[in-house]
Amino acid sequence: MKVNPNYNTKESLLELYNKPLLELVFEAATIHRKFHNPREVQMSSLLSIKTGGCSEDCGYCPQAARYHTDVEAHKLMSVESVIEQAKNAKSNGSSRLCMGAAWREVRDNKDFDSVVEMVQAVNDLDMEVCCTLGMLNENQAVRLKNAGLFAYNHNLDSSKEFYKDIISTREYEDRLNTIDNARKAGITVCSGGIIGMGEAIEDRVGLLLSYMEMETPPDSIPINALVAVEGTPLENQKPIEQWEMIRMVAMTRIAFPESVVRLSAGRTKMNMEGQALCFMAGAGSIFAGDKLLTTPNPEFNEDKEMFKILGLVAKEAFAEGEKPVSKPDAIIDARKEKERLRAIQLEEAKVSGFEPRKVTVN
Ligand code: SAM
Ligand code: DTB
Ligand code: SF4
Repeated sequence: MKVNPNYNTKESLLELYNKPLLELVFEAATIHRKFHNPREVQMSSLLSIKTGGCSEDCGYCPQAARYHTDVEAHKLMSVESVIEQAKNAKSNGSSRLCMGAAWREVRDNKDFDSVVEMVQAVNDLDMEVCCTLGMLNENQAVRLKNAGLFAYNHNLDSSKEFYKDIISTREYEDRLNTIDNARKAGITVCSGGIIGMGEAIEDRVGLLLSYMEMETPPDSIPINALVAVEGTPLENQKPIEQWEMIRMVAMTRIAFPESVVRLSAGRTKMNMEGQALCFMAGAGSIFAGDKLLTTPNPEFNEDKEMFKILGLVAKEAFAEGEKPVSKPDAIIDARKEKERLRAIQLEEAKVSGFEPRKVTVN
């Protein structure tokens, strides 16, 4: 049951969201137990592989170049550093790595070739690889799939109506197309939203209704609470109450019984009891490690302690689907071959006494 037929209208979802809290949590917990192992919670780590300097105007985002935040822009990380970070996340119990880039969209360039290599390398570590790189066309999605990408994260963020108040440089329709491209390539879809941006309860319901309109709803639905960052247009938003997070997690769990509901950004503002109710209500994953993309998150050790107290166990990789096979990438192989031949040519030229011309760049 991908979508719950009892809750597929605005009215029924609103009624559900507004139920007495403990009734709502009980109903969500009952569904959760039918479709998932309630003791298992996945630890997933985030890694910002390309930080800041983004051309978009997403009102919540500290990485948009136009806002004056403390985020420093960095170029793409090297494949070697990504492997090192992935190994560290794995040794701390994470079974999934989500690599994020502050891009509007993927471009067919050397940076994307490097991302393809990162996907191959992290998949080789037996971790689920997720990427969130902005908009993606069909060919790019196929390249990522062939590299071994397990999931693509692309959030609708809120209802179609409220989205316009938060982002103007990209349409809701563009987001839907990217999700479709990932789905068509055979990559699992991770898509969710943010609460606490000033939206109405109807917009939280509206986000879920957008997923219900899809032929197949997302395999994973991350629920984020806004991290209000100084310098962004949403810096002064009033923080949400943790009850709102619990309600949103519970409503999502009931509406999409098979999807993994991910308790995402905003945990530093929650206590253990609040998070426990989210797990009870069906959250099956957290982001682990002291940093999300650019903002703080609880330390690995804090979460390990919480798991111990609550009797939770970290979910293994590929519990929700087979490990993808990483296939060779023709574009990367052609580039490497060209580089190899060029190195041989230079070597031969040196032997014959030829000195390559030095080019001075001002
Ligand atoms: N640039 C790509 C994109 O926008 O799709 C990928 C990276 S972007 C940072 C990934 C997601 O992080 C956004 O869609 C948004 O849902 C979430 N996000 C960004 N800033 C946030 C914040 N301050 N609080 C909560 N979630 C945030
Ligand atoms: C998602 O839904 N939340 C994550 C992940 N997908 C990419 C990102 C949260 C970012 C929070 C703000 C930051 O750290 O920059
Ligand atoms: Fe750029 Fe993504 Fe941030 Fe929007 S959310 S500004 S697209 S990095």
